[in-house]
Amino acid sequence: TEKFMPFVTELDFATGKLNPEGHVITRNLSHMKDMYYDQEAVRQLLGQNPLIYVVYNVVVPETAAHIQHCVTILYPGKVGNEYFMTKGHYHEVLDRAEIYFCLKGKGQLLMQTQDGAFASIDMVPGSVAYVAPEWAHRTVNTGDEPFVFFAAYPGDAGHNYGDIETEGFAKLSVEQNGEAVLVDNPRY
Ligand code: S6P
Ligand code: ZN
Repeated sequence: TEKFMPFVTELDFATGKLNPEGHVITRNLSHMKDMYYDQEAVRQLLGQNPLIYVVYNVVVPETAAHIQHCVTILYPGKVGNEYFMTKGHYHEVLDRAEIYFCLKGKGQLLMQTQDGAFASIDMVPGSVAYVAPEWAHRTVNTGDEPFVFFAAYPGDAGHNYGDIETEGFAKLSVEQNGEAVLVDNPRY
């Protein structure tokens, strides 16, 4: 069999973009409108349909031998008083862990398990967070500049969005008096 050759991707610290860009995923509000709590605020913002995040994925085979890696640029903003966030997911192979390394901006990493545990980690440049096996994960931009983080995870992990799309996360990250606070999700 052919050897898989080593290669390098350049990450621009100023923007978070990768070169080459790899596989690019963009998420606007319309891609995740049901995930925000304040549906009236969603309706008001949908005309403008803001870009919420972009993911640059280095393309490698999706097998256990490989390590997927990517950069997420999560823009600042709110829907009502809920901060812009990623969809969030479990890995399709549930026990596949992940590492998040914050490069720029600030945010929260929300995590939960199927048996009801919840955890959150504040991320600032230099924070290296370990998403342990079996924890769903979502990021939230609690700052006023793009929140940029690098992620690496096993090649065969896959993504399971279904559970989160129907249930959401146990907590919402909202602004109260200028502060980011976690409140119980009334729909959970
Ligand atoms: C992949 C990793 C991240 C997210 C990205 C977007 O396992 O956790 O690259 O895919 O931050 O989030 P989401 O929940 O829309 O995939
Ligand atoms: Zn993941």
